[in-house]
Amino acid sequence: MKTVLTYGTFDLLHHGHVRLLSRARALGDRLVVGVSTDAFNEGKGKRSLFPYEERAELVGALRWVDEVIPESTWDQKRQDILRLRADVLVMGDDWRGRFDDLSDLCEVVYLPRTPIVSTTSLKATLSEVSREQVDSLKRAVDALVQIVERIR
Ligand code: C2G
Repeated sequence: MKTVLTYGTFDLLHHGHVRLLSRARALGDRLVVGVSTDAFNEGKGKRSLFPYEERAELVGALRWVDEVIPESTWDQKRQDILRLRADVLVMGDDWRGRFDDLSDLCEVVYLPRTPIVSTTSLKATLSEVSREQVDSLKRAVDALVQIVERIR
């Protein structure tokens, strides 16, 4: 039984995350995913839109994922690898080199990130859409006010 381990925030779950998880699972027989807790995210300078419980629920619902554990510290990986008897640690290549110190315990693999999509860009798009909607609503209200003024 070859166990693969990976970690992430997985906020606004998107196809970049899913492709990472499916490729990670393909490297073994079991995939365990450490989902960053909200407190750990604060430490990463990230405020996720969805709380840990919901992010963990979504990740756990994916068919490639066999188990979800909380990621609450940077240095829990070494203990997790030993406890889970992980054979491979997988991360996207934006982390290339960052976890090579764990290669005494298991294989460390960095997979190419999926281009373009990111939680950050999704959040920006969502906020732009809402700003556009607010602006068009404002224009509609202004037009209505002018009509009311005229017929008074
Ligand atoms: N990812 C990807 N392609 C994207 C976006 C993300 O392959 N377009 C990968 C990342 O490289 C990472 C995983 O998906 O391996 C999860 O990404 P994030 O949720 O952004 O997690 P991150 O903030 O990188 O946290 O201890 C490690 C950290 O918890 C990783």
